[in-house]
Amino acid sequence: MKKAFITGIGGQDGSYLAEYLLGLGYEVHGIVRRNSTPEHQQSRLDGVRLNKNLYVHYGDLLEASGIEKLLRDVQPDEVYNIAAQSHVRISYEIPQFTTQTNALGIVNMLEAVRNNCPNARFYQASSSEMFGSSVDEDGYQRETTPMTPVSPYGCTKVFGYNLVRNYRNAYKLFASNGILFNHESPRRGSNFVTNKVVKAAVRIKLGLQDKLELGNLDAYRDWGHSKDYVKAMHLILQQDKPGDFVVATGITHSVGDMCDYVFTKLGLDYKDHVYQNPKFLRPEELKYLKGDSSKIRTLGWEPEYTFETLMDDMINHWMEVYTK
Ligand code: F7E
Repeated sequence: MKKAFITGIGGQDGSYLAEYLLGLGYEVHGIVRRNSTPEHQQSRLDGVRLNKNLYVHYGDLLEASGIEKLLRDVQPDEVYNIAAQSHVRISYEIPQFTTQTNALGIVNMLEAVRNNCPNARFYQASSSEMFGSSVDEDGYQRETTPMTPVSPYGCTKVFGYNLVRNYRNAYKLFASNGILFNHESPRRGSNFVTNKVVKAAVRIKLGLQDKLELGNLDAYRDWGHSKDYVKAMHLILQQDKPGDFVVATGITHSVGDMCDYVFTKLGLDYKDHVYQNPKFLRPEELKYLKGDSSKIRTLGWEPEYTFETLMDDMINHWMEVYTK
């Protein structure tokens, strides 16, 4: 039985990845941070909580000795580093915490692997936010696109990406980067734009609220489904050699277009309800993302969800929440 270790197992990606790996017959270990509402923190794992092959431990990327001990005890075959302070706008409000968690955290993880389970395969959750203002001439970002991040979060992710490559070369670790473009689902935190819009649109439809305040409607994002993207994470670690892989749909929509799709689907006009509040603007905005994922597609990865079926999944989720 293969063993996997997942940081951030309580999050959107961590919980879908845990479900996927348990389904493949893995023993799955993961860490969650202690907080005062433990029920809520682990609610995304409800579907697999009773699985006898799931082990959830307390831990934190910044608690290096705890990570070292867990990896020494568990001896995983695969380590997925998905934990992060992942909210881009909030990274401007708490840049030091974001840097500690996302940058020092990856040093702690790579050192723990190197010292305790050097044969484990290591996956790092790298991000399209690393590209920042860079777009290739044909309008895509790909593995070779320069990285010019435009947020504290993006800068920390470039650090992690580079350190993974460094440890791969210097210590011959099997360490790979998945450069994932935005990926969403009903489990997405509702302060990220897709779930914020869908949840509010459903509430407006049901008469529970009247308006929605957003920031920049003109930014473009390449949105896929988290369920598809966790399969790519696993695939990346099944290759003969480590490497860096863009994971994206190749289709981009503006935030305004996304609002239009969601509100129209509910029989509403978003222009009657959406207002701009400068509080949701970012000091520097990443304007345009569209990923070329040809490299991972040659390995057999293909997303099952489209932008439309992704949004429909989220609409159905919130409809159920508010009408059951
Ligand atoms: O924003 C605009 C906002 O917060 C998307 C993370 O998973 O993907 C995610 O980062 C766009 C931006 O995601 C609101 O300005 C407008 O242009 O959903 P988001 P993100 O910043 O792209 C990357 C790949 C990651 O790695 C990150 O961890 O939507 N926008 N109005 C808004 N965004 C939010 N959150 N809230 C608004 O009211």
